[in-house]
Amino acid sequence: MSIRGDYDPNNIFAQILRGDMACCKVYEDKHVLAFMDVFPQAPGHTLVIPKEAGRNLLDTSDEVLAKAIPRLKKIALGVEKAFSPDGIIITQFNGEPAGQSVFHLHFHIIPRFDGQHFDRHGKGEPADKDVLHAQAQSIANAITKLDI
Ligand code: DGP
Repeated sequence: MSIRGDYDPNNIFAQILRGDMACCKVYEDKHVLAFMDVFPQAPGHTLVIPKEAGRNLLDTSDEVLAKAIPRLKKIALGVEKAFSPDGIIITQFNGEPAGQSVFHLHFHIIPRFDGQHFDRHGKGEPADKDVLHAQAQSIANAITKLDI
């Protein structure tokens, strides 16, 4: 599969955006949606997606990115406040050989703790929905308390 290509309106994240598929929502506004990754590489693994349709970073307009990146930072600050990690990975993959498996642009926010086990990308186990809901709620609460 090429790094370029048509946007598939039935990809999982498009279905989540339409409300056709459930997610554990963390944050939503006019420009982005954030929700828990169901195959987390570590507890608190959150995904941020622009609402605008686009396969990846390379075919997304500067205007969409200019809205998405400050929101990505805000949600990462919420993850930091909720989880108090030692570090946070923010990552994003473009094209299947690069590790992308869902072809709607998304950013991963992954809390990291010194010495804590960390699953490789794409190797996370499905998480318990109740745990994800509780994590989403605690990140959402943290975001509302940010001084920004
Ligand atoms: P990537 O491999 O970078 O395209 O990341 C896709 C991520 O999406 C991956 O970490 C697993 C996650 N994922 C796959 N299916 C679903 C789903 O139905 N719901 C949620 N919340 N996450 C999903």
